[in-house]
This record gives sequence, structure tokens and C-alpha cells, in this order.
Amino acid sequence: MGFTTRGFRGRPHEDLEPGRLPPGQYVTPDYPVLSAGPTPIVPMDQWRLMISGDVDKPRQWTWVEFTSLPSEDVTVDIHCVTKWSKLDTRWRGVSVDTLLQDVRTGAAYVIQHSYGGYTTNVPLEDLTGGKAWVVYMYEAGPVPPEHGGPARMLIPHLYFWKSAKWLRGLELRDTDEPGFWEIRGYHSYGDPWKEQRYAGD
Ligand SMILES: Nc1nc2c(c(=O)[nH]1)N[C@H]1C(S)=C(S)[C@@H](COP(=O)(O)O)O[C@H]1N2
Ligand SMILES: [Mo]
Repeated sequence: MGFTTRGFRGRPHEDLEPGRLPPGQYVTPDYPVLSAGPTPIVPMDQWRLMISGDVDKPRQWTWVEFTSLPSEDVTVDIHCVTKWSKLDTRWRGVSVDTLLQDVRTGAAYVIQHSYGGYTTNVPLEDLTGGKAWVVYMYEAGPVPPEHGGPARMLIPHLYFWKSAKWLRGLELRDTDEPGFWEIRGYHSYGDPWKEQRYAGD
């Protein structure tokens, strides 16, 4: 008999309702940090969230303005392309629908830009319709800096590399353009349910 502690590897799979976990994923109780570079430090009086590109006019919010917008609490599962999934993560943030409320655009794609230079591309329709939030609270406190605070994107229905940490702005475009990981061979869309990990999947 082995000394395997029940729960040590996270919630056992038999406790999961069928269809909860995308193919090839395992559940982790941890919250791994995956960053392609150092955690950027942004003085809060200089922090801005911007909307730019193919829009009627650019928008920007200061930290106080951004955190005064109507916010929502969401509890979602997140799925990393390196195969860990974390269940029932709790966040608070501003729906992208709210940010785009009176933005007029013909754009079909969005490039998320991070402080520090990371980018990732998504179709605009994957950010709208209650599917994505710019979050600033994680569990009971602020989003920790290593996990993307002060504010990060949360797009739970795509692999987590599609959720930019340290979000600085959304660039709306009529054409698609690969971001940091997409240039390096990751899939351009990244649907975990279809295992779209790498280009060609
Ligand atoms: N700005 C930025 N955002 C990023 C990354 C990054 O390196 N820089 N890594 C991505 C990847 S690959 C994943 S899996 C998640 C990891 O988020 P976490 O570190 O909070 O787990 O953030 C994504 N967003
Ligand atoms: Mo990732």
C-alpha cells in the first residue's frame, strides 16, 4: 500500500462532474506562475488601461476610474496549455462589455498589450457577450503582482496564455496578428476543448 495522501494531487478526477475538464488537462490545487519575463512594476498614479486602434476615439481609464466602473464577481475554471487546470477560481473585475459599451468599431480582432511587452491576439467576439473580464481582485484580495496585478485579462474559455497579465490596453484591429506565444508556435485561437495548443492542432 502506498502512502498516497488523498487530495495531495488536487481534487481526484472521480469527484469531477463528467465534461468538467478539457482533454489532456489535470487538476492542480496550486496556482502556478507562468511569466515570460520579470513582473513589471507600474506606479499606480501612472497606470492606465487603454482602448486604441480601429475605434471611433481612443479611451483610457486611470486606476480610480477603472475600479469605479461596474464590476462583476466570477467563479471560473482556468486551463493552462502546459496542462494544469485550476477549478473554481474567484475573481472580481470589469466585463469587457462594460469597457466597450459606447465604443464604435468595425474591428474583428483584438491584441491585448501588457506592461512589460507581452501581447496576445483574440477575436473581438471572444471578449464580448459576458465571456471576458479585466480583473483586479483574486479570491479575497488584489490580484497578486506575479499573477498579473494590478489588473489582468480573464478569458476562461480559452487557454490561459490568452489572458494577458499586467494588462495595459486593448488594440482593436480589422486584421489578426499573432502575439508573443503565437509567433513562437502556439495556436492562434487556443480552444482547450479542442486541444488547440500549437499551430496545426
Ligand atoms: N503579460 C503576460 N501575460 C501572460 C503571460 C506572460 O508571460 N506575460 N503568460 C501567460 C501564460 S502562458 C499563462 S498560463 C498565464 C499564467 O497566469 P498565472 O501566472 O497567473 O498562472 O498568463 C498568461 N498571461
Ligand atoms: Mo500558459
